[in-house]
Amino acid sequence: MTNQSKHIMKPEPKILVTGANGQIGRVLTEELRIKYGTNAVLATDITKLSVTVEPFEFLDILNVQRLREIIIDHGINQIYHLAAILSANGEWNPLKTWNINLNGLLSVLDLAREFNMQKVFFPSTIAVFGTTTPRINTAQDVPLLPSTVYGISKATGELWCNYYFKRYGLDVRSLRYPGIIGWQSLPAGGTTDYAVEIFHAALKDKQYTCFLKEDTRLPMMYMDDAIKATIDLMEVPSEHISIRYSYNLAAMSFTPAEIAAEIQNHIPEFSISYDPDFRQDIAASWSETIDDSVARKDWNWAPNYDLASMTKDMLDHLK
Ligand code: AKB
Repeated sequence: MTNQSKHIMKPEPKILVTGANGQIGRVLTEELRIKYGTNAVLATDITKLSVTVEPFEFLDILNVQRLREIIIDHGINQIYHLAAILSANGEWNPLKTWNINLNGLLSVLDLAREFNMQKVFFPSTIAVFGTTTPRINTAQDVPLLPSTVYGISKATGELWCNYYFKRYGLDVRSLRYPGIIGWQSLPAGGTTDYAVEIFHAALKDKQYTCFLKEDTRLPMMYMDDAIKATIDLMEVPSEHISIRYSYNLAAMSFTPAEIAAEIQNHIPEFSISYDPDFRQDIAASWSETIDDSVARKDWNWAPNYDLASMTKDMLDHLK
């Protein structure tokens, strides 16, 4: 390599993942480490798990001073900001949820601007949609009137991401994740959590009581596809990205009755019953199906898993 080419090359990624012990964080951190090397990816979270792999630092996302120190100490130049409280848990303490979800993001965006970071990833969600949003084949740009504080914080977060891109040129990228289903980790405090719990219950107890009604259709995605979408979006050249608030993203949509029937194809003795709670109202305010044609056009997004292939893979791994 010539001296000149050394100078024009971008520095190697040095990635910070916040919320690295969460459902998506655990899997994404592992994939990023496979791609960039273990030491290139620093996991941070407010708690440490027995399975947490070093390098790891404790981080309360509201501690801006500590976040700044970590960025400086580890020479961070990219952030995947996953730390957040989800839709159902968020309703127990709305102001705390707003503080963590929105002020945590603002700290990340502003430090990323200050330290001239290469890229930032912000996960948004189908929870930004609400009762004014068309629920079938929801388009990229639609009215947003979210019903949860989680949805409000993510919809506002999308606007801030767009603002930091337009005002400061910060290369921030974002996806509206549907419910994510994976065998590697458990979700905590979401409305779509039933679609993971059902697999564990089917294998262990052959029975599951669902907290949503049997015909509640929601957009969902297998973890492998969610990780692929995230890494593909972060890899694509900046000029391909037309959406700086957040891309619609879709793979499959199903109801509790449909996933139960699919599981019964593998475990015929499995049975499901229904006992809807407050999460039913949250789910009813979200879209049923999503139009993700802008993501497909801009960076060739396409999922690999549907309900049948996901169910088989989940059961194969969890067995
Ligand atoms: C939740 O249910 O809160 C999350 C989401 C759809 O963002 N899984």
